[in-house]
Amino acid sequence: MIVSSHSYSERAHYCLSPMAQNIFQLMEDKQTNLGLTADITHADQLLEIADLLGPELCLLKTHIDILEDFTPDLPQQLRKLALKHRFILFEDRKFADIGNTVKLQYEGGIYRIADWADVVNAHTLPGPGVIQGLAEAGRKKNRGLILLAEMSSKGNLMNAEYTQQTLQLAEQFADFVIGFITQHAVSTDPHWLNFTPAVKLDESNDKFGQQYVTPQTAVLENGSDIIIAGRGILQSDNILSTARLYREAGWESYLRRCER
Ligand code: 5BU
Repeated sequence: MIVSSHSYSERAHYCLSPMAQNIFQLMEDKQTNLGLTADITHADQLLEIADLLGPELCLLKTHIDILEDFTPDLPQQLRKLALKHRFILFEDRKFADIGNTVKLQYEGGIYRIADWADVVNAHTLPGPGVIQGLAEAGRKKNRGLILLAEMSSKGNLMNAEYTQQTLQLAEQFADFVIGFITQHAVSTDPHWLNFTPAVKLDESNDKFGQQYVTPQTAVLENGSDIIIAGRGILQSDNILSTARLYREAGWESYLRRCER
């Protein structure tokens, strides 16, 4: 796959989705392509880290359902921080059901995800209905959807054909789908955003088959646009200085890619 050497702001012009445009522009303005996966189980700690690392990030990824002490006001506090530091809120919900169900899960329940998450993601296994259901709730709020095209876990069942079929589904909903969760750029089309989780400065794995890549490999070799790091930052002694290292590595790699 030939990786796009266009700048993020150039790529913003190709987007049908206002959310995708916004993310490309935000990255260029703030000079960061670093996302943090805040897999944190307590609200006060989540808010503290979001406030501390917010200036380094283009995106904060949450798993809202792992919080031990979720309260309905928490999402609004996260939104305040997202506004203060200018980052995107991505709820990593991985919807994977029929359209009617995912719409209920997206809009309702105790989390009311559509009210606060700028972007969410979905598996394409159920077919187009999962996208249609989410789009019905998300379009009117100008939200964006990311489709899972590749996973980082060892032995996952997403083969090359699945990834290509996911791209084809995305193309049918290009005003709402903004890109992919993927380990490699899925298309040469410049408007798709490639989000890559499982990024770590050292490429160790965990005991459950998580497979990490470095920021350099992700951006320069694999065509990632947004690197998403978690334990690599959160388990370090100084999370702010470590986040800055990730930010620099991601941004340098992007600048080098633009020079190609
Ligand atoms: P880590 O601490 O950097 O390993 O966290 C990885 C995060 O990314 C975690 O929230 C996962 O749910 C998420 N993830 C992933 O690791 N791999 C994938 O393929 C997808 C999501 Br999709």
